Amino acid sequence: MDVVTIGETMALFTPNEEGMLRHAHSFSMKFGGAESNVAIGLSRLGHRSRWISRLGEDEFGDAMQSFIRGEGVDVSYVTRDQTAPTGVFFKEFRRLNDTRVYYYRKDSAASKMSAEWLQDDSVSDAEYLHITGITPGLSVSCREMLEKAISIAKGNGTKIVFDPNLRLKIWKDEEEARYFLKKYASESDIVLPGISEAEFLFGACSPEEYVEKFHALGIETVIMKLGKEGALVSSQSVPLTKIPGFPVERVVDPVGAGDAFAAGVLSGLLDGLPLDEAVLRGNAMGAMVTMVNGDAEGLPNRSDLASFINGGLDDVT
Ligand code: KDG
Repeated sequence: MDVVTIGETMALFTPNEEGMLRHAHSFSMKFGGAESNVAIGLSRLGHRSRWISRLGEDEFGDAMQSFIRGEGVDVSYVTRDQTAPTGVFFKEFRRLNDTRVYYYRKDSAASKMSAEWLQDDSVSDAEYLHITGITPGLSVSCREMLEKAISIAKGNGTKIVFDPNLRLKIWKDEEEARYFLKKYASESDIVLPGISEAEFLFGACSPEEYVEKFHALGIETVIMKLGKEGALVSSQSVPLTKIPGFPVERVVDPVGAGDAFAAGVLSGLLDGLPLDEAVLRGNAMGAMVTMVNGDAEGLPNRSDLASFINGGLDDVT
């Protein structure tokens, strides 16, 4: 398996109009979850990805499992919970450049994932384990499950990739979030923070200082997302380098851009690209996803990606 990822995915209702959610009359149902977005992004590019999760025994769970399986992602370790529901969330396109999310996920089936529940062989065959800072915010048992996943990965030479994905709404308070995000970052080989996440963890600094602070946690490779400016990358093999972003004329939906970025970077690494070229692929994927409504809908296949990176000149008839 190229990449194994573990986390919650929810039924996602997006209003068909812009404006406050209270005025929305019709919605489209999609699916959204940081980890499954990454798995789908990788699968669309031809990589082998597995998504591990727990769903309710309900209509949303059925639809989600079919959708993610249909994207070519291995869902054979996804289990169903008879007593807890699949989580749900709503997006609100409040106004241009102001997208918000509202969760209905407390005590969801995914929050019941636990160390006893996680099977060793679901992680042990992976080249990369991708985890996010969302999962430890779901429950104590999810934290214990992540500990086990990390220890299986470390025991099998699997590289751990961590995206902090700060979601303040799921934590008891800021201090708890800060503690656990630093903890999981420091147990990882590659960390993919955004600037606002770095500021949350370390206070106000320059991007270069943030990179140093992440390295000081013992992390080998730090890839800091700078939004439309691109990304900073720094590791033992690559001195601090800025990789430019791709211009986007109009951001339709920014949610999921970080997951697309992670999928692009991992795809590049799996293809054997040097780190800076892998990050460029991540930048392209992140930009592409913002131009389409939905978390995963804008994730490209190989030819779309090549065409976008080459300025939209290829494959256009
Ligand atoms: O990165 C996109 C995710 O934030 C979205 O799909 C929902 O996974 C989600 C979450 O927990 O916020």
